[in-house]
Amino acid sequence: MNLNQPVVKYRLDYTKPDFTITDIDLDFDLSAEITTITARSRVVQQNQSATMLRLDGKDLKLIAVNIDEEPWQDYQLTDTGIEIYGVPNEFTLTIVNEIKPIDNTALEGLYVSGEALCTQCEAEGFRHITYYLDRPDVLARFSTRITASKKQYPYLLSNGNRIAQGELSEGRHWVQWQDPFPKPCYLFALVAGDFDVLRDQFVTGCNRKVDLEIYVDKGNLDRSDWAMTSLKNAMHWDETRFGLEYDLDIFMIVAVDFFNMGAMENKGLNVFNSKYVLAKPQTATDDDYLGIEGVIGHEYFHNWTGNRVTCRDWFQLSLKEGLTVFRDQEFSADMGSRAVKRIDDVKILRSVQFTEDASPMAHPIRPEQVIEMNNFYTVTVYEKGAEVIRMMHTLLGEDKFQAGMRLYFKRHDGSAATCDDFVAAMQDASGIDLSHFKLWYSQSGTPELEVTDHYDAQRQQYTLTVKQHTPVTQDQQEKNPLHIPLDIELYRANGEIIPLQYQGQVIDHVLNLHQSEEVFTFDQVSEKPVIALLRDFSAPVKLQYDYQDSELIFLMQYASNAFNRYDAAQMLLAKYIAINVSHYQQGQPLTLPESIVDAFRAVLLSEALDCALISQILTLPSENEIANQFKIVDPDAIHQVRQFLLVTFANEMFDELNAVYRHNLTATYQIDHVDMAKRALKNSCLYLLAFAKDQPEIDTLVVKQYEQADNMTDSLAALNAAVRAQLPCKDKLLHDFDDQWHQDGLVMDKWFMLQATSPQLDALMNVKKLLTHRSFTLNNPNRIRSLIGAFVNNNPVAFHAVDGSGYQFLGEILTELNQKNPQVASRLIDPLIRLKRYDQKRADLMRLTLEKLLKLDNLSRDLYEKISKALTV
Ligand code: B3K
Ligand code: ZN
Repeated sequence: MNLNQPVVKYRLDYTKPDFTITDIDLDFDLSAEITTITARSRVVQQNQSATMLRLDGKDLKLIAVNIDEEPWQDYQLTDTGIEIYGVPNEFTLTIVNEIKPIDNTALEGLYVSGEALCTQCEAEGFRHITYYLDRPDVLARFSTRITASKKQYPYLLSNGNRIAQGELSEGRHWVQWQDPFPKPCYLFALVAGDFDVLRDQFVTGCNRKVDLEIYVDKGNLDRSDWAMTSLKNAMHWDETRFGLEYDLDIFMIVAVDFFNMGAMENKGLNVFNSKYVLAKPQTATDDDYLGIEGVIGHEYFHNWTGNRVTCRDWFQLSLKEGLTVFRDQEFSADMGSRAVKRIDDVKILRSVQFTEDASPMAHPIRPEQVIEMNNFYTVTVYEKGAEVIRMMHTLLGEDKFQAGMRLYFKRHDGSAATCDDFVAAMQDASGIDLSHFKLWYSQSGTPELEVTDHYDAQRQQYTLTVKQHTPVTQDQQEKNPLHIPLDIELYRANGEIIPLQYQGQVIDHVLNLHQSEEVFTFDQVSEKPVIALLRDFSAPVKLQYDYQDSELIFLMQYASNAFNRYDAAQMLLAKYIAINVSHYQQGQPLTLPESIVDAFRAVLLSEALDCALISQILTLPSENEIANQFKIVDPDAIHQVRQFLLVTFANEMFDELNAVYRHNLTATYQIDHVDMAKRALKNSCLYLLAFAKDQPEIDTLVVKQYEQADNMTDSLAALNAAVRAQLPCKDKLLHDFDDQWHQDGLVMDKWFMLQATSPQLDALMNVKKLLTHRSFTLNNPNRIRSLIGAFVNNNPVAFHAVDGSGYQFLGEILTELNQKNPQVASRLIDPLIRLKRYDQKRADLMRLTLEKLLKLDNLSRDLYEKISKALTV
């Protein structure tokens, strides 16, 4: 391995910077081949004894350094930037440097996306543009002048307000932007290109008129309406639910095709992966529409939670991300179905976040040590971070939580804050003690609750004993009991709710757990109750309680909380999955009692339940979700058992599935939640039907839906059913889809993903073949994620093939991507570092691949951090 020795940074080592920058004027002379940047910064000393200014800079060609307009020679270039010696305590620093956007394949800093130029600066991309104090606690007022060819780049965009523009000789033009709000450089953005623009306006509660502009590739205007609708909904929602208004005269969104993640909240100029902007019924599914609504909301909400109040250092990332995910989840819940949204979010936690906790990358939502910050934009920091905010919301209630938000902004608006600052504001505004609760920020791992109960008929008393325990994680050997809100409800046999009380006192349905073992007693309980635990998933924990099948079936019918109904079904399935996995491993036949099928049939036929909820209950847990039931994962057994359940459900409920399918056909396609729910249920039925044995007419039904669909939701659902159930029509439909859409990368991503996760025996061979498909390129992160990411993450049987072929394939891809795009490579490696979760044979093969990667020349810090952690066990 030949790399600059990677440096570990520790949260507790934070110190204030010796200097800060209050104002910066940037001048870009733009071209894809060479861009020249002149940066004029006002630098102010913060530590009186400091005379050396150290700036970050990466892959830059330095042209000149001036201090107070005079050339300055006393400096040295280093591996990480520049050191400028003997500087005064306040001065103007002018740096001129060049960069080559066209060579930037890592998509960090200024790079080329299609015909356009754009930037990505979070977390540490600004140092790829110019020498700077590239850290979030340096807040400066930015003004940006961009000069470029008018023909090639008619639109020149940056943060803030457009204050001047002009024409130059030789077909060049310039635009000047000014952002009045001081910001860290990670929120800087620049975009240059030729676009179609969708324009609209939003009038804020205080009557400020805000111009809204969405920039898309030429010809895509007909796919941008939903993004605009979502944006206006988000702006309105933030005013009504959080009392937060937008603060500039213009808000711009640019959709680009080459982007490492979902989107970026740059002040006034959000840059988006086109996947989260472009949608029309023929090309986007209902899930795509919901994804766009969520991400547009998320980035917009960052304007307050992230931009107006930013993070002091990157260890505090969850301060903005956990909070903003919580806000986007609430936005989506308020716009659509709260229950369905909650279930979708819990599925992500259970399938991905719990997996991360059990991996070498386990970390608290506020990490303690980091080598490459980009590795910590994780489901733990984001989604578990949002759960931590949600628990505070549960403990405080909406009103006190909003009072906490107001105090947080009052104290920290315009500055860089910490997670401790946030909790302090919540505590001070509410008067609720959060001192024990704060442990959620520093303790990693998935807590486990073990619940037992006892009913005393004579005393009419019900007693609940709750034990909590967090298993050790690779990063942390010692664990302590947490403050956990446990939301419960008790029911009589007829489904009535039993009020919670003890000695004449009403007891709140949210129990506060603080110790490793606690007992709660309720009296006036006139019959042995059925208990609903963890209502609404009130904490991100695993739950163990010895439910009888009959109790779970009861909860599926009577729980007042929709999440509990879904969860009861999940627990029932989990039980029979575990039994059958062990049957499979012992060569015994797989079985499922009729009563279980009956319970699911009752849900399918329920007239009271929301169609979308029925669809979720009928969707079996993914193989990744199931894997988290086991310490050692057996991918083949899990897959076979899941297939068995699909076939059993399909055979046993064939007529009912058929009837519900037909009942939910919708005449015309509309984006509203009632129709989306109907489509979801209809397509869940079709999916199950496809697994029925000896029912050839289903092949015809799938083809019919595919051919007659006027929208992507229905045609993709048909294709999905055909591929997953390996129906005779699958090759023809796949071929047809390719013919129709091969010029549209975003649509083809769906096609790549389907084949990457196909249960066919030669799935890996097919994936390798697809690497040379006309629509595929290793230069586009969306294509990589759809084909390779989907294969390694969501086709566990093929990826974990015992001959090691899946690991070897990923090893080869990572070797190619290591230098080309380290961030994307680092995301792909996750399933390979979890060797401890697999049997010895697989673990050895995984280790071998990792050891080979570790020897790569110029191994990126991103991959080094994960591989070295995986190999320390
Ligand atoms: N803040 C960005 C993520 C940046 C990722 C850098 N590797 C998007 C978001 O969370 O809104
Ligand atoms: Zn975010």
